[in-house]
Amino acid sequence: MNKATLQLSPPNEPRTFGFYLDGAYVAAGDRELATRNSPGHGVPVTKTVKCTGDDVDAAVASARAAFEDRRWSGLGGAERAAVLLKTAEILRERAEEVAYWETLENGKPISQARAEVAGCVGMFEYASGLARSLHGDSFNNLGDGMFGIVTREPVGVVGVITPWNFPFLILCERVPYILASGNTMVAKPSEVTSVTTLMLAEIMTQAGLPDGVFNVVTGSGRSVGQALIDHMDVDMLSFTGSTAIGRAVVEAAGKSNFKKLGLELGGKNPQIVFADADLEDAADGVAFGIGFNTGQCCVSGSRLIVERSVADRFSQMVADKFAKVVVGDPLDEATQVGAITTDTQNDTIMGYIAKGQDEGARLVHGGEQLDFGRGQYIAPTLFADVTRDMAIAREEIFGPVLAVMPFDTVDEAIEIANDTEYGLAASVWTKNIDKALQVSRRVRAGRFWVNTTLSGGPELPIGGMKQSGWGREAGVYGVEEYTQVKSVHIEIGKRDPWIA
Ligand code: TXE
Repeated sequence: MNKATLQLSPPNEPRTFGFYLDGAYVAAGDRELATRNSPGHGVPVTKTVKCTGDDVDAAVASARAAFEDRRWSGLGGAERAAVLLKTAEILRERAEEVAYWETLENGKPISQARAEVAGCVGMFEYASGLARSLHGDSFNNLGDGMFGIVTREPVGVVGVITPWNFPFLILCERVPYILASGNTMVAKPSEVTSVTTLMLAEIMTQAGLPDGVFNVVTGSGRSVGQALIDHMDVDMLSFTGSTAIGRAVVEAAGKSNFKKLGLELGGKNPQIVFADADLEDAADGVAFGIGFNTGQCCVSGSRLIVERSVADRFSQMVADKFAKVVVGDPLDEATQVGAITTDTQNDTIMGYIAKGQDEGARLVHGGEQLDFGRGQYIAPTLFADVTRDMAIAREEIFGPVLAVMPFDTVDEAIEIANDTEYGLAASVWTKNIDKALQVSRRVRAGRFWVNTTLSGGPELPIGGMKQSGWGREAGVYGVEEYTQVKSVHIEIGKRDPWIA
């Protein structure tokens, strides 16, 4: 499908997908199917399989067999790199198709989905280099009788559980890095946004990935996800989602085989704006930081911490930006903010907006559901007079709702920023280098932006401090997470005997 011929409307009939095992689709057979309605249009667009516990076992067994016979880990880095590069090439060719289905299931604007797929191509290209450059260490300082080497090995079978907010991007921030070092995988996408994960499996088979290296099981978190986190034969699990389920993942690992974990969880990320910032630039950045992906990002900048002397003026500047943001049909090229991904999430966000008003915050902009005749949409919303104890200042809303809190000193700004159980991301807006550095050093967050927000790419790692998670994804750090080190001691010449 190319851009010119793309029919930018939902399909007439929902498309049915099997799940992916051993390099091929498996049809539903007598398993149940889940139907997904497009959140932007309210019509059915896809049907996916509700996999069973046996299907999870089969997928793990397939990944295990592929790992043990070394069909992937036994290849040289150059050969693995070739498959990752070919994946990037095919993904570039099929980008429009992937973006279309991503938009249909998730509700994000098509222009944004296209940009995300382009970013994913970059992830595969970058990780291909890591497949060739990944290496260990050596110790040549152990005396004439001993040589020490440290090797990096793949962890084994890796499970990946992803959420619905960035179904394809979050997947591609993990998969190429996991595969670069020779692991094999089972992915479990969110039950509401599964099909682009299946498409990636198809693309990788096309690119020459050996069968069984990448398997996909679809279905609910409660059954399929739980079976994966409980599984005794999964060596490592990367989970991205809510902090509550993250806790369940840690418990399951403790109760099963102590599988190694990577966790990327919730956030309540501060945007700190000083009076000396380029306020026009900052207002645009702050509006983007909470409006992008309808605020359904783990790294959305949902708390605006702004110097008191400019607080009212700056809040109004952000509200003016909100008024100009184009909210609407995700398949419309001009749309900047699309639909809310699930009914439940829509209710959650509207619930927080009501709670903010009940708790005494002042609604400056938005706060209402937008009616386009179909789908579910919420206007970008700004609350002033927010205090630190209010739910809208403390809890992850996961929607386009910004809570404004003023500060007087640098110390106070840092204290408010750190007054959260989370530590995923933070931004500071100032033209003063001292303030920028002080704040970036002292705010506890895994990602930090100065005079920008939500930037990223394959080079820099992603992940959180505090209750936002464990470990890092992407970059060199990301690939290393999916390896384990082995130390090897090599005797040179004859050993000193133990028994005389
Ligand atoms: O997340 P879940 P949900 C937050 C956000 C949102 C809330 C609920 O606040 O409102 O979570 O979203 C799988 N064992 N975030 O319900 O349940 C599930 O199928 C194993 C923030 O969608 O955490 C899906 O694939 N897996 C977050 C994935 O976990 C289980 C992104 C995430 O679902 C499971 C998403 C179980 N018992 C939601 N239960 C962020 N900050 O990025 C569910 N899953």
